[in-house]
Amino acid sequence: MAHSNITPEELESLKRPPLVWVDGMPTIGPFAANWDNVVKFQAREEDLLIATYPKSGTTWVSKIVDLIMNGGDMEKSQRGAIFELVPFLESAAPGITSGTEQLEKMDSPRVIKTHLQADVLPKSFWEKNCKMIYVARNAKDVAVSYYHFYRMAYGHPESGTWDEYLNTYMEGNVAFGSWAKHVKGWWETRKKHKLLYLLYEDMLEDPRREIRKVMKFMDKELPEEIVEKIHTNTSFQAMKDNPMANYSTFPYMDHSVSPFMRKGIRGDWKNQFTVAQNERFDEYYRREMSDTDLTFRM
Ligand code: A3P
Ligand code: EST
Repeated sequence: MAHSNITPEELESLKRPPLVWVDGMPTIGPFAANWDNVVKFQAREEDLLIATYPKSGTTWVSKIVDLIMNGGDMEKSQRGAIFELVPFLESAAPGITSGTEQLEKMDSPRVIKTHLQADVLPKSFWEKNCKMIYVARNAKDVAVSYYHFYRMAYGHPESGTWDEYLNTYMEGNVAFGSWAKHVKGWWETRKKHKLLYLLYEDMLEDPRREIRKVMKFMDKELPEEIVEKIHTNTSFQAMKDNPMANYSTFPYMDHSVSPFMRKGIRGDWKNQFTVAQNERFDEYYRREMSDTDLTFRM
């Protein structure tokens, strides 16, 4: 996200705004003010869309895609922060350039990030038959990661305690709505659209394999040493240390509360969920995921 000259008043007004419901989906308060421009957004045929539920590996796959587009050239990929190279479609707030405005000015081929549910995505993406990559991550690790993100990015409502947050999350009253609805909606989409559905856990298990999958989907052939280079430059530690990838240059986030690049592992939920919370969650999960063949490794 590009930003400019934010005044202290504007900054203050951005803190902890309530969520706003648009098209049946809760979104970040200030994002709602730019909704008309999101709905009528004009996608281009060459656009590549990266869609995710928050905290599912968006930044990771964005950096991989940008590196692939640039033939693995790390210098080129460092030409800007990830939120500038891959604009966030629906983002908007006082004093910053909205995603739609950034994208209108951008030359093709564009890579676009969105957290929108499939049924809320602007029509033009379907009409232009754009390629899309979706990344999903298991519900429990997302809950933990999202809780810490709520705490550090104060454009979200207050998180409340972890126990309170977990309830809110299960109710789907967090920004971008219910995790289950999101992952299932996009899972169905893949049956009728050019969509590569990736899992965060697969990316952790064998990043090179997943990088090759993305390359193939993008019709890019690169030698094995470039795959290796992309892999090295997109490891958790490399991205955590990279100011162009780690959001350290982004305003409105307090990395001392919790860093954007927090842990980057699978199963961290075990350190956060109590036994009782886990039982409650498993019940919620069985209820929500009984009507899909989509499965996750927690
Ligand atoms: P944790 O909070 O569990 O550490 P998003 O980019 O969608 O907001 O997702 C952020 C999550 O992805 C964070 O999870 C972050 O640490 C993790 N992440 C970012 N880059 C990563 C990488 N290169 N490898 C593994 N995990 C990564
Ligand atoms: C939410 C999810 C995400 O993946 C990235 C970002 C970056 C833009 C952020 C937003 C977010 C959280 C809320 C804000 C917003 C910019 C202004 C707002 O305060 C921090």
